[in-house]
Amino acid sequence: MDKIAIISDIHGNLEALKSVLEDIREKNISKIFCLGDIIAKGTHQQECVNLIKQNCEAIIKGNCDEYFTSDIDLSTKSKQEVNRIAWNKSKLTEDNIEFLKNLPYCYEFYMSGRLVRIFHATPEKINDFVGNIDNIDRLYKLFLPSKNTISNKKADIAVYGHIHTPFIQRIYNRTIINTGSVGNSIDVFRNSKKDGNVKNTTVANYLIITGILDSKNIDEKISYELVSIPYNLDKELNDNIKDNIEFKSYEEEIRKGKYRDMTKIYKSFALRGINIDKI
Ligand SMILES: [Mn+2]
Repeated sequence: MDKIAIISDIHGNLEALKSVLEDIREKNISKIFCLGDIIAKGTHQQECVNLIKQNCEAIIKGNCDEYFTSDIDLSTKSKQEVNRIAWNKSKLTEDNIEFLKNLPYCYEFYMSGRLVRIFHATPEKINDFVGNIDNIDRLYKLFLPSKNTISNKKADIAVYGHIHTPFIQRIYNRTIINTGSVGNSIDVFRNSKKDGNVKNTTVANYLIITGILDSKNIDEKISYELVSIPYNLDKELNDNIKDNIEFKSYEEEIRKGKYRDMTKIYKSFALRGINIDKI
């Protein structure tokens, strides 16, 4: 059997990435795929890009990789956003900016007869938010081909990142998997009376698929594993404390798994008739 690892949303968190790569090495995994958002938020962006380049078979572009490496019209941005862009860009060499700019949108392969399509957010858009309790039409669209996909087939297994919360869901004889995030794990469904132990969330998450790589025989075995790895978040935060211009919101995400801009999340769910608890 072949084991492959799929990792996503590192967001400049070096301690989390190192712990995940160590776990992957111990498990005899043959290939690692990365779904993007290597940069933004944490201070170790350069180190993370270099490690991903050295270790990954295929690397897909995330919305942050796109945003912070493109030529943004700064005249339309707030002072705060201009500073945020400048800080993030200052963390990368020209070479790595060029590298991130040229990443592909999508990658496909077969595993135990299933067509696996991997992308950052959706096959259509690099920054759409399809949540784990989203409606069935939005979930189904994750299987559909688009102008960005390699083939025109519907996927049997759609794997994505971006939402920073891992889950596995089966609809229409097909499987959706979210890898979760390596360096910025969050849970947007929060309520102080209902919340469990925060350490269920504030770990480095990634996915392992075990099966026969490149086989088109659907009668082969396949399994999916969501892995949670503790990492040294005190050390990572220490490296950020003096340097990170958004340290407070970064710390809130890393220590408590609370997303910095919940207003945006409430709005996007409300638009499709889903109400979630307010933190
Ligand atoms: Mn993202």
